[in-house]
Amino acid sequence: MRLKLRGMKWGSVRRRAVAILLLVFGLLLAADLSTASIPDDNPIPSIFEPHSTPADSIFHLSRFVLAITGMIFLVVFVLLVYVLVKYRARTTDSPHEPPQVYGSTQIELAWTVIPILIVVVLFLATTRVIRAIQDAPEPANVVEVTAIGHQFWWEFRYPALGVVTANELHIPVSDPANPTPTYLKLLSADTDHSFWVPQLAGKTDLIPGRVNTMWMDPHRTGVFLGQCAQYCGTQHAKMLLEVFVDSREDFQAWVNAQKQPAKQEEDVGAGRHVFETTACVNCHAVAGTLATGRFGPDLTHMMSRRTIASGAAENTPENLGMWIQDPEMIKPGSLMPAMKLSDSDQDALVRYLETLR
Ligand code: HEC
Ligand SMILES: [Cu+2]
Repeated sequence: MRLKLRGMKWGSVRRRAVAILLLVFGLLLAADLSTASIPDDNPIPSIFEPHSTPADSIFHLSRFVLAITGMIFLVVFVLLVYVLVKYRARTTDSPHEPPQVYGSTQIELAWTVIPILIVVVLFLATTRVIRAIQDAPEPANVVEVTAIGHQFWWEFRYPALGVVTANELHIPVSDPANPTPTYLKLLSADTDHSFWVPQLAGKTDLIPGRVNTMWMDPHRTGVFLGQCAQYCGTQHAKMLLEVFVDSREDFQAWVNAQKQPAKQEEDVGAGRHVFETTACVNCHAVAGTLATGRFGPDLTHMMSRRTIASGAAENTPENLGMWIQDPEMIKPGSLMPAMKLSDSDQDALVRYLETLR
């Protein structure tokens, strides 16, 4: 069959269609491969590079779903292009409306039954992965963490280890031969949040009045990033999640250091006095002092964290000073009030905070 219209041969149309298809697939492939070439120390939270069993199962499922939906796309696209080209308007066409045909039981059955079958297959595959993750047997050596979502930061409590920290979650690496996964209990102090570290596990919401759970068993050390994935207020976008996967020794050392009460250094007595006599103590806890507030992050070992305010700024003396003077300068909408201290009080206070290692 040779079609020739407006100077374009059917063969060249076909070549163009093939070129466009190749381009689309090339782009999809490049998007997949480009994530594979990111160096290991660059923690881009890509779902294409899982490092934990639940994330790995989800990644395989997503490939399967992508393959099926990609096939549907291909079939529909090819049929569409074929019909558009073959039955396009021609100058030789009769000006009358063509005969109208109605109904074909065979075609209607086909386009009802096939999609139903596809949906059933996708449904079964998804259910299998969800159940495999939720019903995975819990080994003896698990680390238990209670994660509490706050506007706009994360609280992490390790009830069995006696540790409380914020924003930077430390967990041990889990070797498949001798697994030490981390089991998280997810709670919320105010409104809905969502815990999502794409390379380690699926997304789970933190809902007031409800206890959700999830687990992860990272197979290698490193820092994995995530983000609150549920709009929870003005600074939802500045609720960074940083998961530090430590070797077992490093994790144990971290736990031992975090368990210590706060250091009491004599030469920062002035700053400590400011801290203990202002509203700071109503909202912040410093273990071993009279500060027991729980509205804001625990500050006992705040200098062990590399950022403040859930990743909003690096933990430097300048940023700390700015933060105490007016949190709005770093994180507008944050629920910590501007403390309006005198310059000398503020300097003394920052010097005190810097001893909380
Ligand atoms: C009304 C309660 C409240 C008071 C009073 C308050 N804070 Fe805060 N503070 C917060 C909250 C809430 C956050 C978390 C803000 C965020 O990340 O969105 C915070 C965060 C911080 C942080 C960052 C901690 C981290 O690890 O991210 C520091 C440091 C801090 N406050 C110090 C102070 C000091 C010092 C005072 C007293 C001068 C003080 N705060 C008074 C509620 C309070
Ligand atoms: Cu949130």
